[in-house]
Amino acid sequence: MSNVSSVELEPGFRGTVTGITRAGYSQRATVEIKKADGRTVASTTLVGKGENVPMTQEVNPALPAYAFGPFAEPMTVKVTIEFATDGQHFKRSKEVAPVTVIKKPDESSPQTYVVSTLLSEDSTDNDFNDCIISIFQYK
Ligand SMILES: [Ca+2]
Repeated sequence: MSNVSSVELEPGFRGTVTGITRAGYSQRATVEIKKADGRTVASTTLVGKGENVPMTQEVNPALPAYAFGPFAEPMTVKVTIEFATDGQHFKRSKEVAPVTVIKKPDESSPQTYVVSTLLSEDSTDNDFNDCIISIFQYK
């Protein structure tokens, strides 16, 4: 379990950050794109609530995904997941460090696809499905 959930973005890759909720409490995921020196150069917040509901960007509920890249230098995506039982006062959720699956180029498909899944828990049943964030990148 980790309180710092980060995924590396290789130069030239582009992709999306999306999330779903499976929770009665409000969920909030702060997504920060950071340079190697630690500075945040872009960010957004995904919000959502309910069973099997796609999260949307807080600044525009019509946007279910945050799109990024490609970048000229290595970047890191940091995700911070929080929940609010009353919809207003957010607290940190428990997070499982992201698990990443990489599909490398092969003869039938020259692209590299990378999918990182971040699970979190807002209560005591420890099913770690209350807010699920997916970071998809490809080149
Ligand atoms: Ca739970």
